[in-house]
Amino acid sequence: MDGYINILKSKLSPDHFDKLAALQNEEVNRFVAHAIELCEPDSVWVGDDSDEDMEYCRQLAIDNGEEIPLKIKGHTVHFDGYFDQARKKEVTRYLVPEGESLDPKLNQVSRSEGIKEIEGLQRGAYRGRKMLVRFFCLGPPGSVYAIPCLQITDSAYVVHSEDLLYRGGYGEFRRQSGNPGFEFFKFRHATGEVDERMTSSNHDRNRVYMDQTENTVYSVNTQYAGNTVGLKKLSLRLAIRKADREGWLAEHMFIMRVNGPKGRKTYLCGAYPSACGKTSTAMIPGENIVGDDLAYFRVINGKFMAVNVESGIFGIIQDVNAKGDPVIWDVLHKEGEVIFGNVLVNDGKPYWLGMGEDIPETGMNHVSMKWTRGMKGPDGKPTTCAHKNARYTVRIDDLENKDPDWNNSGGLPVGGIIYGGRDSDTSVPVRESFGWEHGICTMGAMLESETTAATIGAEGVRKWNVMSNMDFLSMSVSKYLKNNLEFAKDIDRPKIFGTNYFLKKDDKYLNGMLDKAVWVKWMELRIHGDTDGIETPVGIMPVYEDLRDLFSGILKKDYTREEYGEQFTLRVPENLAKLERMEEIYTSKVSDTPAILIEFLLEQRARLQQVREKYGDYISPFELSGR
Ligand code: SPV
Ligand code: MN
Repeated sequence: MDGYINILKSKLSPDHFDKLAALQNEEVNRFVAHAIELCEPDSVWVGDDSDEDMEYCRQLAIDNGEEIPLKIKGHTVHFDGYFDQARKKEVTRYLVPEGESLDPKLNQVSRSEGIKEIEGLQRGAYRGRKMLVRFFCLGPPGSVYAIPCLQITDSAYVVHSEDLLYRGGYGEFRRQSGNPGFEFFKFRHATGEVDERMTSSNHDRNRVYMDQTENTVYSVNTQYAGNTVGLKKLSLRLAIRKADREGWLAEHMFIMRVNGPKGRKTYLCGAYPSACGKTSTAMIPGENIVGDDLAYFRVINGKFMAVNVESGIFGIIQDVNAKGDPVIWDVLHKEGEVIFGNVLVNDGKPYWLGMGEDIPETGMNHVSMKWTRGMKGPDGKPTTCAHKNARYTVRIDDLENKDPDWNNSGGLPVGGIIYGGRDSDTSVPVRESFGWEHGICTMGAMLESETTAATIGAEGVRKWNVMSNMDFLSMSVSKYLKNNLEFAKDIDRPKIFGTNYFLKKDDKYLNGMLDKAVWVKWMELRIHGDTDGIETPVGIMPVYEDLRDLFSGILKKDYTREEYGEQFTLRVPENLAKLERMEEIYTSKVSDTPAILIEFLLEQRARLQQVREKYGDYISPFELSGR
């Protein structure tokens, strides 16, 4: 203990030492002291939850050259290296004690080897730099959901992002860290060597290593927030296991409020793989956002409750435009704290793909400080003005459409859960499951999304992504599904829906971008038993008249019987093909599949075969409803 104290005293000024000492937590002291010994910073700075400390970090990101101020007050741009534009699965590994396995399918290395490797990569990494020590909280501090977190990094951009995206946690450590059994997550990130643009040069030595035994994640040679901001995806992997130990759920979901008739407020959560409409659903005009990425579920006083783990949004900026996303557009154009990531900057103004404005031929971006159209990247590939995964970081509080209760420490009652995929030819735009288990098994566990032109590799390839949480499952798929199936089984559980905004005919989308505004209102009505549906082999579909009325009320649009008939046609061959893909996965790739999933699969197949005999391959919803 004395050893740690001496190390801390050697690098911390007395007031910063006092901030740590006030926490009276040996593990905190040990973690900070070890980072000092290993990474050898010039100095150490400890922050609390004060505005002053947040401002210090914001300014430091600029002084370090990690962020560059833009014309609008409070706006900055941050660049990640050309090869550091997204999470990298290949180098993201779980550290497991010798002889153990979290699941054979997961990318894992022996704990001792992994620690040796990461320590080798982080040794001396803070030389000439300032080590930042900050405290944040996943979920509202003081609540049953709260997970206090300790972040160590040499990147002011990382902690600045965390100030926008998470609630402060120093107060939570002060309250709790002296208590026996106090558990917290810890993250140690090191930027590593940087190039002249302040981006990590050794991208080939990028590693993200998760030590579940110590609730700790280490990352190095990367700046991209998905790899460095500890409380985002690094924490999700730890939280899924903590939730497993404690009997709750950690999900990759948005939370939104849908406004029903007579002022009724209904909360929906949604899991969508990338590019399936997640943020745009959470942002539907006329409804209210609570959060767009991470939700924790708990049963509280016999109710199914969800909390937004975050306090901000790290959103994809591509295709954000004045018409489609007026709320975000407004925040991105007025004074206030915004970090733009990997956009094009010309004359202090940010530009991105699909913004609906003319893009200059030149500027600074993730490729070069002097990018020009037609320029090739260091890998010889053509470049675009902004990266397709370019992002904006803002606070929920700065959004005009936030739900005033978004920060409720007790959480919000969940009425429905949506699993949203992308497929051009199989699922109808919206349907309801027959119940919780049917929804988990046939919608969540069978979630797929087609790759788009924007993703690497062939277009139109279906990727299986269980509850959109696949990248973060720190346990077997079966264990995770069982936890979902069992959760809250003694209470009334939310209704489960499946959506697909991307049905096509003759290569054209059958639905408009805003149609999802109708689907969520329909779900809201169903949740409260306010309308009937049509029972089909794959779930309950809307009746025409309800959608006609909703389209005309919300979108002022005539919704014809033909449009409905086409969109809600039950496509039997494609649905059977999907079940075949899933059968293959769940009988040969996943071990220990819950028996109930196979039962639902076989039953669904039998129902589909039965209606096919009667009506053929493509069945109009009018036929199914007998109207
Ligand atoms: C996602 O990819 O799901 C994100 C962004 O929310 S990242 O921080 O990279 O995870
Ligand atoms: Mn996400």
